[in-house]
Amino acid sequence: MKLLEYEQSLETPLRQATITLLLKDDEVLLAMKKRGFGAGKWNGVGGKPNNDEDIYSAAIRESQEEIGVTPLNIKNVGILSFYFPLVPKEKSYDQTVLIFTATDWKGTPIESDEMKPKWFKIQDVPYDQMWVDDVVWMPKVFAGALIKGSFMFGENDKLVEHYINEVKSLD
Ligand code: 6U4
Repeated sequence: MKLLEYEQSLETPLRQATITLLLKDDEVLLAMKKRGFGAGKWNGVGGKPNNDEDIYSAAIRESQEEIGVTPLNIKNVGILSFYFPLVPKEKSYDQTVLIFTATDWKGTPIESDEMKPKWFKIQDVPYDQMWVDDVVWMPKVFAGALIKGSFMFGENDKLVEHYINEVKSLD
């Protein structure tokens, strides 16, 4: 099925999740996901909001839980939807992920049961060990853009179709 057709066929809003990227000079903090969805991949820290939790609070809590850091100035820089049409509806991983950056935080990144953090130079980000969509959108975030987009995955989490737009505002 085509991405736009799939997107238009969705009846309920997707579940939300967060990704937060800590930025320092020409470096980004990524973390190796040790278990659960996306295990074995480098990514920003994040996860799903708890009941009634707003998405900003969820981003801050996930960062505290996963790497022991409290971001102080998170900024929403992207809204990305990820679709897995081959996964049966009852198990669906379809989700809308809000991307945040932070340049100021409290604490020093430490490893948890869930994630192992590491600083990378922006030019050395290991895209070959990350979700395949990351190489499409993350450089835009590093360049300071606000982005909106959708990505559709097929067999073995291969990217089959996507679109991404740089926007003036995310409202
Ligand atoms: P639990 O709490 O165990 O159910 P878990 O399976 O560990 O959750 P979850 O849902 O908390 O994972 O977080 C999924 C994380 O993966 C979020 O930070 C969003 C991120 N994510 C999902 N799809 C992604 C994709 N295509 N590209 C990407 N990050 C993605 O870069």
